[in-house]
Amino acid sequence: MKDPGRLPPGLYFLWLFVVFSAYEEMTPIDLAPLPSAMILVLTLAPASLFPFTTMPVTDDTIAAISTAPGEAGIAVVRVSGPDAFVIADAIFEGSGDPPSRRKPGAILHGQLRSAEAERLDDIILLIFRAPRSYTCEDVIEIQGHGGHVSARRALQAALDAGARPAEPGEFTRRAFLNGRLDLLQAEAVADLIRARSDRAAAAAMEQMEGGLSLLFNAIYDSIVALAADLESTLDFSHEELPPSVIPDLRERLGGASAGLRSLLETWHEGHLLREGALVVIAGKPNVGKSTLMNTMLRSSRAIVSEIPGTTRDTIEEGMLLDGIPLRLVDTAGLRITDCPIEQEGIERAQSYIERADLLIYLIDGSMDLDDWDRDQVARLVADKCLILLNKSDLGRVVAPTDLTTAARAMPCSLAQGLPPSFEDGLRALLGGAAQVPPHAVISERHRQILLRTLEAVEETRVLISTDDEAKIVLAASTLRTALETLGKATGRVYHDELLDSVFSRFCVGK
Ligand SMILES: Nc1nc2c(ncn2[C@@H]2O[C@H](COP(=O)(O)OP(=O)(O)O)[C@@H](O)[C@H]2O)c(=O)[nH]1
Ligand SMILES: [Mg+2]
Repeated sequence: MKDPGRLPPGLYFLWLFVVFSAYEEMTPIDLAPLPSAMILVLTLAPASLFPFTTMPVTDDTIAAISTAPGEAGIAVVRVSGPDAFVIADAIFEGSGDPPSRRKPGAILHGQLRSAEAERLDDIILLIFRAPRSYTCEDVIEIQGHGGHVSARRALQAALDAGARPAEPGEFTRRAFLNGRLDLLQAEAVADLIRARSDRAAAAAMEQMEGGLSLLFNAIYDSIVALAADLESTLDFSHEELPPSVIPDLRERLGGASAGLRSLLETWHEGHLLREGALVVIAGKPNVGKSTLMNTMLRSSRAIVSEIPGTTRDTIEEGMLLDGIPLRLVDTAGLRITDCPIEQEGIERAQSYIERADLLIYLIDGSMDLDDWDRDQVARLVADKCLILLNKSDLGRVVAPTDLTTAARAMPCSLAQGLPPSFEDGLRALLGGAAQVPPHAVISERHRQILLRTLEAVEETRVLISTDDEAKIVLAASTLRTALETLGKATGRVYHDELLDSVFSRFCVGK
C-alpha cells in the first residue's frame, strides 16, 4: 500500500512562488531562458509529494466493534475521525499524559470510563495519528475483554463521547477516499475476510498488495496514450496523416483488447475461489448419490439406504479441493413420481443441476441403460460433467463407450471407495485452476466493467478503420467512454452508488 502524503500542502504553494519569482527574474537564479516545458515540469512534478488527495474528506468520527461477536480473549473497538483523541481523552483514564498528547504508535494501559465515570473495563489503547493509520485519519483502538457485554459497553462509551456508529466497511471506505488504497485493493480486504481456503486468501492478499491494480492500470494507461494519439489525429485531414498512423492505432487497440481478454479469463477461477464451486450430485434413485456425498466428505452426512427415494431434499456441505472451496450438493433421485414431496425435491434437484459449476451424474452401471438415463446423458454439458458408472462390484453391464456423450465417464464401486482418477477428473473440470500458483483474479463486478470496456475498445477499432472523418471523431469519444468505464474498477472514477454497492459487502468494523 502506498504511504500517503509526506509534506504539508502549504509548502507546495511556497515552491510555486519560488519558481514564479525565479522565472520573473526576481531572484539571482533566472529561469526565464529555460524552455516552457521545463518550467511546467518544475511546477507540476513536485505536486505528487504533497498530500492533496489524502486530505481528510470526512468531518465526523465513527466507531464500531471490529472483532467478531461472542466469547473471546479480547475485543477491539475502533474509532476514526477528527474527534478520535477528544473521545479517547473522555473515556480513557491512566497514568501520565492524556491520549491526545501521546506520540503516534503509543500503547497505553488504563481504565475505560463511561460518561457517568463508571469503570467499564481494563483496556489497552492504541494511538495512530493521521495520515499514518488504516483510514489516514486519527484513529484509536480500544482493546478490551471479549464477550458480548464488554465490547458493547466500550462502543457505547465511544458513542456517548461523540462518535457515531460506523456503516459496514466505512473504515475501508475512508481509507479509499483518503487515497490509502484503490477500490480493487479495498475489495480485496473483504475477500480476505471472507476467504474459505488458503488459496482464496493468497489470491486476496495478491490483490490487496496491488497485483490486480497493476494489471488494470497498465491497460488504463495504454488506453490513455491511445486516446491522446487518436485525438491528436483529429487536427489533421486524412490526407495529411502519415499512412502508418491509423494502422498503428489499430494495432495498439488490438493490444488493449488482448489485455482486457486475458484479465477476463481469470473470472472463472475468481468465481470459484470467492463463491466456491457448486458441485451437484444427480442421477436416478438408488444409484449411490448419497454414498458419493458421504465418501467425498468422509462422514455419514446423508442417509444411505436401499429404499429408492430416500433423499427428498437437497443436502449441501462445504469441502476443499486443492484450496478451491466446493459446495457439494446431494439431490433427490430423478424419476417420475406421484408423491408431491418427492416431486418438490426433484424440482429442487433440477434447479441445482441448471446452476451447477460441475455436475457429477451417477448411473447404476450394473443394470442395463434405460431410455431415461440415455436421454439425461445426451443432455449433459460435456465440459461441466463427470459421469460415474457405479456398482461395478455387482458386475459391469454399462461401459463408458456405451454412452453417447463427450463427457468423461468412469466405472467405479463406491462401496469400495472413490476411483483413483476421480479427483483428477474434478480438477480438470474446474479448469486446472489449482495447478498454477495463487494469483489475483477478477470478480463479477470487474468482469462487467471489462466486458463494457472491451466492447468500447472494439467499437473504436471498427470506427477508425474507415476513411470517414466523422467516424474518427466518434471513435475518440467511444475511447473516452472506455476509459471512464475502466476507471470504475480501480476507483479513479467513482460515484456514491458505486461505493455504496462495493462497501455494502463488508462487515461493520472493517
Ligand atoms: N453393491 C454396491 N452397492 C452400492 C454401491 N454404492 C451404493 N450402494 C448401495 O446402493 C443403495 C443406494 O445408495 P444411496 O447412496 O442411498 O443411493 P441414492 O439414492 O442415489 O442416494 C444403498 O444400499 C448403498 O449401500 C456400490 O458401489 N456397490
Ligand atoms: Mg440419496
